[in-house]
Amino acid sequence: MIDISANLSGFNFESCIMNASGPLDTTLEELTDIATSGAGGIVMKSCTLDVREGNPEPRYVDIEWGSINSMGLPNLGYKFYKEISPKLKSYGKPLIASIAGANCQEYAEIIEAFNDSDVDILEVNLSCPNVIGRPQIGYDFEMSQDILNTIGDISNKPWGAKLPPYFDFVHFEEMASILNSSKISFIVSINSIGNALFIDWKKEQVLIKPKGGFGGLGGRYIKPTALANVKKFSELLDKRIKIVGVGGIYNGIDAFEFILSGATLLQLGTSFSQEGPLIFNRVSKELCDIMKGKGYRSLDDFRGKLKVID
Ligand code: RRO
Repeated sequence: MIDISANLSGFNFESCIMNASGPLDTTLEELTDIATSGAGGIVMKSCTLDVREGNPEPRYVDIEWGSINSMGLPNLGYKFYKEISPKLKSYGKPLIASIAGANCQEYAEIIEAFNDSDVDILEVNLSCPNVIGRPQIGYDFEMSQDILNTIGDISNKPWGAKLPPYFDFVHFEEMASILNSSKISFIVSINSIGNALFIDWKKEQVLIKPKGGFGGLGGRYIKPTALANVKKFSELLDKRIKIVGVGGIYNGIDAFEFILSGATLLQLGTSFSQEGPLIFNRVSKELCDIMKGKGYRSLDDFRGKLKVID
């Protein structure tokens, strides 16, 4: 029997594969579809203090190797996600709320509200690339540190941070040092690569409307960057801090590579949006088949064991 279960902050995920915050996880109907799928856990859309309509359309486009989006945080407000938490919990899977604030105080207010909820785990989004006029918090190390300290003081739930991709070893080291000195339990790495640009050359026009066409890049394009972030953070973070890998996971081979690079759990964003809830069982089965072929019985048998060339 092949075991692809994983544990995060004391919660057992029957499959290490679940949805990423973002696509198809805003309404109760969408979240129920995830709850009744093969996903190992349920992650909700990043929520804010107030309901947000998000950016003008077109704001999401599928492209050959992935997607570009500038949704702009459309969500039903944190009170809605708190309210539906008992219903979603009744499906018996770990339930993760994703939180987005404009500043420390907003994060604090939402996190305090979730202390008294059926949500199991909090994912603090420090990396939305698409709110007009607002920088990605994860690229501002001082602000990131302030927010992590505040959450550490307030949250009575296990929590982690969803990070933007980093590209320079100095930045990895700086962020890792901030994370190691906080009370964080996990990171989610990576969010979309911010401010990409796609062009319809026939129309001589950008593909999406917000921000002059600039938006977050997802899917196959970003897998090498995501793997690099998972691997580098797995080298730099204290072992108590787990890594949730996300970015371009479409099949069992992708999933295998992320675990090999050090991930504990995996999330599917663009691929889930393109294929729908059946993807969770498909990728789980493909991962099991690869493990069977290699004689591995659990994820611990190969997690983090990526070889380098001497
Ligand atoms: O809603 C979005 O535009 C969005 C968010 Br909050 C995020 O974290 N990442 C992304 O690619 N889009």
